Amino acid sequence: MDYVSQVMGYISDEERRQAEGLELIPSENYVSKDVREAVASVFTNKYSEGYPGRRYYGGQQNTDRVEQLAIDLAMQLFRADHANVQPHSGATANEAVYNSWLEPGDTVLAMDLSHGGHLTHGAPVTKLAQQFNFIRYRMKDIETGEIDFDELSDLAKKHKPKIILAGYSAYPRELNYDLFAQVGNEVGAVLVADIAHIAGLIAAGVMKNPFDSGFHVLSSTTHKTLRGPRGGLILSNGTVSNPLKAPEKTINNLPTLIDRTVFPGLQGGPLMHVIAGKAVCFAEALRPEFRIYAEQILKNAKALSHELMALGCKLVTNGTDNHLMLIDTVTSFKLDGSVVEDVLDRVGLTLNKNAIPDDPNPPFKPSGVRLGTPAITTRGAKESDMKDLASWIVGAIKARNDDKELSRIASEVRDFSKKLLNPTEI
Ligand code: DSN
Repeated sequence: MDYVSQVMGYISDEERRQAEGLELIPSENYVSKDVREAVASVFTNKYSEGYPGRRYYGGQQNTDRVEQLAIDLAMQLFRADHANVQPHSGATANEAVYNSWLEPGDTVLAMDLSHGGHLTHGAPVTKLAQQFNFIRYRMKDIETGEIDFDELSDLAKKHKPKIILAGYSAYPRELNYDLFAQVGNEVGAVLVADIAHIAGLIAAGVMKNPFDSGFHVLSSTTHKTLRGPRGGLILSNGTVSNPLKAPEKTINNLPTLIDRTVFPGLQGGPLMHVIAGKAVCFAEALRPEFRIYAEQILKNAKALSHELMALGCKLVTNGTDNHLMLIDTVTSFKLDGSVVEDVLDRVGLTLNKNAIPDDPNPPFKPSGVRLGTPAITTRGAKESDMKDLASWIVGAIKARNDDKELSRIASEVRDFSKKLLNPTEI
């Protein structure tokens, strides 16, 4: 077999894995055939440094139209004055937002990693944390998920952050953006929300849009609840002007500052095939049925959290308001999250080990797992399926040393998965 056939074989194996198991990682999803077609299109052959109408290479008749359409649809979807659809990822989107407003050493107030924040929100292991001064806020009460706004306000007054960042990758509750805005406006900080996880839920109108509370910038990915291709997105409010000219550093100029930071500041040629996929995904999210999908994600997450708790699982914040939940596996089963991730993998249930708030354990053996419902909802799972799902999860963890019981559960998971939509037919 030559190497190309080898790669094709890996792709077929992955198709089978995705079709046979149940995907519970809350940051993953399945894209439509149209998105896949766009991402696999000949736009991958084209260089397009610059922005629509202002490129550094010829032959941009079609790239200009597709990128402009993606921009217009994203603006409509999130009610923004401007969209930059070029970031290659959510991490690059955050890096671009910081660099468009901050000078080295400036302060950002963001959520603590173990309380649900993301690596790019200032985790000490990142290069960003060497470049900027990150201060962290946390939950006041991990039983409810309430953010400690007294602490947040004290930290803001003391450290005068240039950016206050709301947003998370492992926090199961809705945020009160009005309270963030109140503190931010008092200290003159730019308000940024990292909506990567919940972009689809915001676009569908089933979770709050931070722009309604006066936020200035939203950074995101396009592949989680938004169900698009893997990539980043930055939305902002303000005046949009020619990105070839350096504007004054004002809040109103954020759209242009961001454009200049993405290109030429941080990136070279945009991935135009991915931008075509983003345009398809935004168009799909504008359809009325996307709201029904988003509502179902939330219903499924609520139902799954209740069923897990009924079976004795301790959930961080005791439930969820969004698409994800965290099981404290040490309290629930006296097992670390990596053991639980492994045993569930054996029965075809994919989730990820995750830190819980103030976790004393290291990242490769944290005290919990994170799971969510966006992907299984795309395949058609409903609330009534969540009882079985919870019983497979808890049953497999309890039967981790019983191969016979694990293979019985694995076969039930496979049978159920066969009844759902196949990921290649979405
Ligand atoms: N890796 C993503 C997640 O799983 O939440 C965030 O970057």
